[in-house]
Amino acid sequence: MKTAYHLFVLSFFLSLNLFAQRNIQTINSAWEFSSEKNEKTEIVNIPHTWNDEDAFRDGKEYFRGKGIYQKTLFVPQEWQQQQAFLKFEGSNQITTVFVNDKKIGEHRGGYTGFVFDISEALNYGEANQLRIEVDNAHNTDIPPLDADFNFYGGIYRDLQLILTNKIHFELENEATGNMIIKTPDVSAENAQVTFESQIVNHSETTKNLQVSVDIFSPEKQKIETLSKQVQLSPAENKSVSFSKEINHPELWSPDAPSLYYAVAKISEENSEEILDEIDSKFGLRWFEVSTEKGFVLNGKPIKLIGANRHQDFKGLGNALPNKIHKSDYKTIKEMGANVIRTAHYPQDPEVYKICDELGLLVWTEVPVINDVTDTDAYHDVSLKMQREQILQFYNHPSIVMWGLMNEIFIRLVFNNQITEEEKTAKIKTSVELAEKLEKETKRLDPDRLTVMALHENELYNESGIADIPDVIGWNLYFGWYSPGLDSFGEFLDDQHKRYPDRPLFISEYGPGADSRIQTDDPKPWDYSESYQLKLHRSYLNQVQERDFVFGMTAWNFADFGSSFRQDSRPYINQKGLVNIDRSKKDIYHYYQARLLEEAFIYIAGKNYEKRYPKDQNDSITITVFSNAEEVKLKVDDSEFTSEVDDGIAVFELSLSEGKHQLTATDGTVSHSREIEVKYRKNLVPEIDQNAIMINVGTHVNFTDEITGETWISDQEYSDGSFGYAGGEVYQKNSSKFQGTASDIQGTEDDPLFQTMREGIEAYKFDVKEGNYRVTLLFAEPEYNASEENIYNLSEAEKKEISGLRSFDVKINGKTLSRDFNLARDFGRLRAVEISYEVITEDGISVEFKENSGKALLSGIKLEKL
Ligand code: GCB
Repeated sequence: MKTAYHLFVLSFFLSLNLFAQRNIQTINSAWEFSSEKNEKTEIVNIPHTWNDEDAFRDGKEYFRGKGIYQKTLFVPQEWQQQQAFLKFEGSNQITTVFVNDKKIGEHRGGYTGFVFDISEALNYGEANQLRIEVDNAHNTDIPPLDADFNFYGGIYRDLQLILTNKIHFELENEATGNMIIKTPDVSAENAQVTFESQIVNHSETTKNLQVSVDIFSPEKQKIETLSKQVQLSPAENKSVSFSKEINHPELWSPDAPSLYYAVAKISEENSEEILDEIDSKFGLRWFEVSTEKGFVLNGKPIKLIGANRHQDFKGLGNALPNKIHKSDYKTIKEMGANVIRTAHYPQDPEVYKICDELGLLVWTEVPVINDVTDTDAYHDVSLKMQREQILQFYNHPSIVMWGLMNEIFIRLVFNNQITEEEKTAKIKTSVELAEKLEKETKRLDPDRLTVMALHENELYNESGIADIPDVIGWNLYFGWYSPGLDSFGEFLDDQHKRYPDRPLFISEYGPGADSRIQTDDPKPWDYSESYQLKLHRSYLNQVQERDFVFGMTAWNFADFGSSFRQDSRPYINQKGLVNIDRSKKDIYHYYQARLLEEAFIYIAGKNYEKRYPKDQNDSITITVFSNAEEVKLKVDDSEFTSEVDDGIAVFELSLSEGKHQLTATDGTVSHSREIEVKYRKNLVPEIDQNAIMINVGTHVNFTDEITGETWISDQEYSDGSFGYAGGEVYQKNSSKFQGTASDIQGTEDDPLFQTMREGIEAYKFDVKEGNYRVTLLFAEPEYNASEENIYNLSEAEKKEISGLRSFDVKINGKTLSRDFNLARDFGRLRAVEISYEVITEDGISVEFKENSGKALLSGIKLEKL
């Protein structure tokens, strides 16, 4: 009996509440997907992109066009009493929704959320067809027009189905169902808070409603309930707002990210039944920025140091589960950062939540990048993106800066086809758009800062665009795209002298770095981790020395996909502090040493465990990152001490051959690593045990990630040893990169083939008599005359091209390859490997005899058979 009674009460309760409160559920699973490129249907789950593979395989040719998602949805009869919505958190970039073939609506822009009311189009008690078309084709009316990242297409963030009562908080506006919580005036004593919401009546009768807000402290204690009576006629939409003063607020900051909580409800007057409910966290803090004090949060100056972050990941494109969004920001926080820039666009809603919770200040911007189209359509969609971003993320205390645009003149200044009139018109439309964005941002949110990121060019000052936002971010690449690390500080000082009231932020900086490339002698564009360290160290110091620079965000937290890039890993921008799979580069730990308060120690060189000094008198460098004043390094049984300078203790050690245990400590924490030392002078005498591999044409070591083999830096031949004779390091004319920064086909080891020695005469090894295998590595960097081409050429052209670079390869005087012609036989940028078996009585000399053009060599391996 008792049980039956319980059941009755429960089912009564359920039916009472059936149409109350929201039902929010994802509809991510099992969509039928096809595209203009591939009509064959496959079943996919959202988050989804169709460019997770081709953007990393086909480069610029990755598919940009239309993809179609379809699903049958059974809609129960009861839903007729409710309103049904589809809520997208982000879909790139034009999304059109159809229900039972009826077009519901279209959304433009790939980085903000949007909602469609599908109630009218549904057939109740039946199966319904949902079709969502998403198009990521280039569109001159939608930003970004062009940028250094991939525009992966698809519904790449969660998709929700939301059922509400006929009376509900509005969802379809740009805020997508958010109440807006404003904190215009906060001090240590008092905080003014307002709660603004929109309510709507889809029923057929006028309703007398009660709207309330419950406010909870960070400890989850209810502080107060505010409420109001509101009459709402059919189809009416009203805004309802409340104000509250909170005394002695618990302030939000990176060190103590305290979050208050509010729940807003609608009920009918004199009824307990809740018709709709929404909730949001919020935080109380105030801040200001000036050139004298820098950034001041809750009355205390804080230097903002952190990183930018793009939203893609190895193998996933931009279709990331929330878990990765969260763990990325945790990793950034664990680095000691207190600020992030969401690269160039609004990110997943999870991102702002986690930044609130972890205590990371945020600069978030709209993707108006590199160029502007002078049309109303382009301007309007840019403004709409800004409205969506602001209203969707308004309540996050972590957000302190709304970005308006990034490097908007970069295409213009590098375009030499453009006429003066066109240039003037471009500048005009860009400045106008910046003014509109500034005005709209301030209209919606006068309490936060506006910011714009600029590249190193005077046009931003001359055009007046740099005067529009509250603060300026400079993207500066001295020591990389432009020469000289110290030019960075000089540039900043000059700007400050000319614009003394303008607070400056360094929104981007950093060189490319590849974990496979190591050296003790770093140089710009060698992609070594040690050059990355050198540049970041210098920039950190130069920013720390200048109060008018209120912060900096490294470019980028992680390596990311960029389809036109041809660096040492093709199609990837390698400026990350971590790799695209989030494995950490040394530099990540360097930031920990510079930024963390708790004791920290780390021996650099996770990917530099094999060391090759010349001999016992040649030292190797061991770098330890620490925030102590002094560290000790135990090497096997000996101990060394070094002072720490800028977070770095350097030990120059001459070590015996073999494995060594290193342990660094500051007395509280310690870190250990094993390294292995091999003298170059012994490589030839000991060739019986180990092959010799040389990364010809460069000063860096390269480690193959699959085989684990290290190809050591090149050296000139000397008696009794090994090395090259003649030639020079190949350098492509216009490139800063040593070698050719191009995707080499047929290998994953691009850097090995990209660097080379040109005009080389010989490579010699003073080995003893015996049987050997010599493997030569080549890639033709310039000329393409592969077979399919060559047949279409005239005889004269054929002769010219095929004759460009032809050489014979001789080993110990015997010609083994005659008229070796990379362009003719393999084409441009293809990895070519040839192994020769050789018997020698004394030494091996590989000679290159040029017939025409210059001989070249990318790598050489010698094995004893
Ligand atoms: C920039 C851009 C950014 C690029 C970066 C680079 O200035 O704002 O989108 O990825 O430079 O690595 O060149």
